[in-house]
Amino acid sequence: MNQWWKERIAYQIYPRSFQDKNPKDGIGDIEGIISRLDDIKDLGIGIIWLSPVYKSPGADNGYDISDYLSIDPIFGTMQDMENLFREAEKRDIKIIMDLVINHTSDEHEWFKKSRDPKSPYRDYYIWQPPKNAGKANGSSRQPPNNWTGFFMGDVWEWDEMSGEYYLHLFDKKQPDLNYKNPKVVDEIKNIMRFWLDKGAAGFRCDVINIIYKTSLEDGKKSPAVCGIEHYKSQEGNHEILRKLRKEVLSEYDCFTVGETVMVDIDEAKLLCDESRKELDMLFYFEHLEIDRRIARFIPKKFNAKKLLEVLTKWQQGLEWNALYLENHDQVRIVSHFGSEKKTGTSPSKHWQSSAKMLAIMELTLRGTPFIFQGQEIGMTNFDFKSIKEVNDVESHGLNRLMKKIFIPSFLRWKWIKASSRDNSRTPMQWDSSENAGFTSPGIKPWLGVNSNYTHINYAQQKSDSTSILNFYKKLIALRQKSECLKYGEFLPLHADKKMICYQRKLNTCTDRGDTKSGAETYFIGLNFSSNKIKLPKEITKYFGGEILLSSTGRKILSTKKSRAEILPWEGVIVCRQPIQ
Ligand code: ISL
Ligand code: CA
Repeated sequence: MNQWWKERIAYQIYPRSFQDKNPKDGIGDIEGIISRLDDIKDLGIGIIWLSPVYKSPGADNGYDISDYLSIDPIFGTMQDMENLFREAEKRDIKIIMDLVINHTSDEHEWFKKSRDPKSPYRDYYIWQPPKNAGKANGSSRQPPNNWTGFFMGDVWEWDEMSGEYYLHLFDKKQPDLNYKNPKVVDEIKNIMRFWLDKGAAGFRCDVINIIYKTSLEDGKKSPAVCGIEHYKSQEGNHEILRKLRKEVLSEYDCFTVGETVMVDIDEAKLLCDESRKELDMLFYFEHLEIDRRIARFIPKKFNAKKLLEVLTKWQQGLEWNALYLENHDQVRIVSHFGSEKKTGTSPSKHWQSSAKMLAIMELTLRGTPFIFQGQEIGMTNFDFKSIKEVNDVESHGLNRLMKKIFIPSFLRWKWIKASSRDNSRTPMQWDSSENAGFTSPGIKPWLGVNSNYTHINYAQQKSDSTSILNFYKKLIALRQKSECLKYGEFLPLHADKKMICYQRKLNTCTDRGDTKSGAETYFIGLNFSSNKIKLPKEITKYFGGEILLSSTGRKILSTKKSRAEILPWEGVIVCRQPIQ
């Protein structure tokens, strides 16, 4: 079958922050998405990953689903969704849905029924008596094990009605499903079929490597997510993925991209090795965590050498990668790896070049690129003043935990600012009108609009040929024309603390098995600093001369004393044989 997902560029929409249209209530909706499809197409997008629009009480912004087969009224109706599929198809855009199946909402019918110990739904979830159950010594109740959760809190919630605890690796409003129960797998198969029949072209599978809990024994002591060794990338998990592929997905022209928590390369190989028929590709986190401690919570010094090392490992280790620098759980990439230091409300002088340099990085790697809404215009982290403006359930969990261990408030705020998922969730900045064109003036958006919207917005960039947006368009068009940028192998060339250089090369026999000759080779250099950097002599020969694309706009890379220089925050692409 034609693996079209390797040929297209994907765009992630976080519906509540994308475009508010109907009803105008400060929350983005499906009609809003439809109204922007032409802009998405214009960028060169061929796949949309739609974050959840299903019915949900919204404890985790839709990642807590109470009905998988209906649309939440805040986003619209099933008819709107069908329209979206139709309108996207007209523009040759495929839509993949978010499949959140590790847990449901506690307001899902299954869970409500499951609270009755005699219900046939009891085994849909993971219920356990207290650890010290039956001890008549008056000691207080103890949770079944010592695990800790992803949102920095407990994973066991006592349910008075049940007389037992239930497991929730995320919020207590997100009880984990029990994948040892085959009925649960059958339910998931039905949900998948429902959406594939409606027109979905596949799924982004939420936390898909932690769904199967092999045992509920105590975990090894660990500063974060204690207990993970009992449920991460387990054999039972692999079996379920193979079953879903064999019994559902293989009947459709579709693909899956798994979000895989704390995955390492060996686990990833098993999860997306083509012959094992589990996932088509996966999102890993390691590249975004090179300058973070404890997952992504505490900042540490950036080192480009480490970045190239991580990229090389994944680029060469997997047959195909899902490429991304931002999503709704991560901070904005220009604020993270780029240059965003603000002077007043206007962005720094290197904001634009660094955002373009990062675009070069994402779009010159091997894999399917996923661009997160707003990334294409260089949106930055939020500028909120206090935790009161933050909505993210994870940030509040982190704040509570830090308070408990007496971390002073200035430090708590510093770390929350550096990690909060709300950084990327602020409303899309469409234009310079009040509320950035996300919603009408006078309506309060569900989350604050970044005050830099007068400088950073889509409308302004659309009409400016030198904008980040137009740079993304150019890069996408370049990639779409080039077999080498899509399928060529990745070869690291050089790195120091602030710069990386690599090569993309198409061998005579591509990994798709067809023969190519005389194809082009690309050399890419990326500077992650405000200083000019000289390239070492050995690689200058690849870079000197005509530049195909530079984030600073220059066309020639001169070589003084046989050393080429990369400018501050510059990304350059040099092509040795021009594309025909
Ligand atoms: O990014 C993370 C760890 O570094 C976590 O914040 C994140 O929760 C984890 O990656 C899983 O994310 C997914 O599942 C969560 C949901 O809150 C996230 O939005 C989703 O992407 C639970 O469904
Ligand atoms: Ca709305």
